[in-house]
Amino acid sequence: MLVFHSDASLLQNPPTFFRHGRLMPHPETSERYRVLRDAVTGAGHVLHLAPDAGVASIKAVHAPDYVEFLRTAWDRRGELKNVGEELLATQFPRVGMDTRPVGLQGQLGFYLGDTSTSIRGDTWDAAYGAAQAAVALADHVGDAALKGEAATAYALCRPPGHHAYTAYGSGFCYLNNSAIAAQRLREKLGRPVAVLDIDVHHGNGTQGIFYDRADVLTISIHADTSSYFPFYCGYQGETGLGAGEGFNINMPLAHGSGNEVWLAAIRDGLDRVAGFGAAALVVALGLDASEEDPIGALKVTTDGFREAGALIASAGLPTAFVQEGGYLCEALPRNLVAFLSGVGG
Ligand code: SP5
Ligand code: ZN
Repeated sequence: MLVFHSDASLLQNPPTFFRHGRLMPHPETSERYRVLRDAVTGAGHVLHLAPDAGVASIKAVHAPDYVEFLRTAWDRRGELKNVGEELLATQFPRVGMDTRPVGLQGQLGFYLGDTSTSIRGDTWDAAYGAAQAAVALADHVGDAALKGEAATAYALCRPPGHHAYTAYGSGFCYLNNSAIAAQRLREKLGRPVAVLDIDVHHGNGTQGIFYDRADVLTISIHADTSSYFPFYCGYQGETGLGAGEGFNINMPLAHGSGNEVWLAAIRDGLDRVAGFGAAALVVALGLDASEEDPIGALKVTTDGFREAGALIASAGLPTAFVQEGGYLCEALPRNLVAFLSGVGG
């Protein structure tokens, strides 16, 4: 299988984040990229460096002011005193607090949703590179689809993207790589597309981006969010808004669920995708549903990931697999290789 990537994914390596009165090791490190890249090359997949396709595909799903903030925030750090290795929000607007402040500290809270998603000197370059991998992936799958071929390919995007909304980042995510790929496919094919998100966390950014649209079906299968990130969404009652009503589906699963429940949800999701008539599918491929994942909440095994790949491939759609979460553990590289072998090709 073709693997699109960017070596900018070696950048943006946050060592720690502050939580519960401690500095914790940050799970979303550049070592994830190295481990996943070595896994796919070791399994014989072919790496392709993504070309720079510019900022247009990013701005097709993200607000220009947010993109500009991400690009320039670090260079503006002189606005603040005593800045160390990263810029971090201290205040967050609540619902109804809609005014964008002028200064950098206020904008950090306006554009970043939590304290594990900071801005470092190389954050923009890494996020931009990952987004380019998603664009190259969508172009490959989309061009093949225009020739009548149901191609499958994978983008090793890092940092991940599915918690990034139109105008703010969160959950280690800055630019929504899966949404960028979906929108690019939507434009290229001129037909509806679907996103199936199997990361253990609710794909809230992707849901938000497409929430009022009927032309992109979003489905997220994730660990129940009532006591788990992202807490405030991910529930079954969130079905879309306006023209988008009925085109967002959340499938929260009980914590501790294993292969059987997870694969049944994937089958259900694929039935919805077929019923919708998607011309192409984007899979937001988090690997953090693993039983070994350090921040996971489900118990999917390596065989479960292989089976998931096979199930999704059996839908026969042009399919773009976009790497999302999945954190360092012994099973991480093995699960990616197993998933891709299940997909085949
Ligand atoms: C893309 C993605 O998977 N983002 C996940 C964001 C999760 N944010 C919550 C982080 C909580 C980390 N807690 C660490 C506890 C280690 N035992
Ligand atoms: Zn995740």
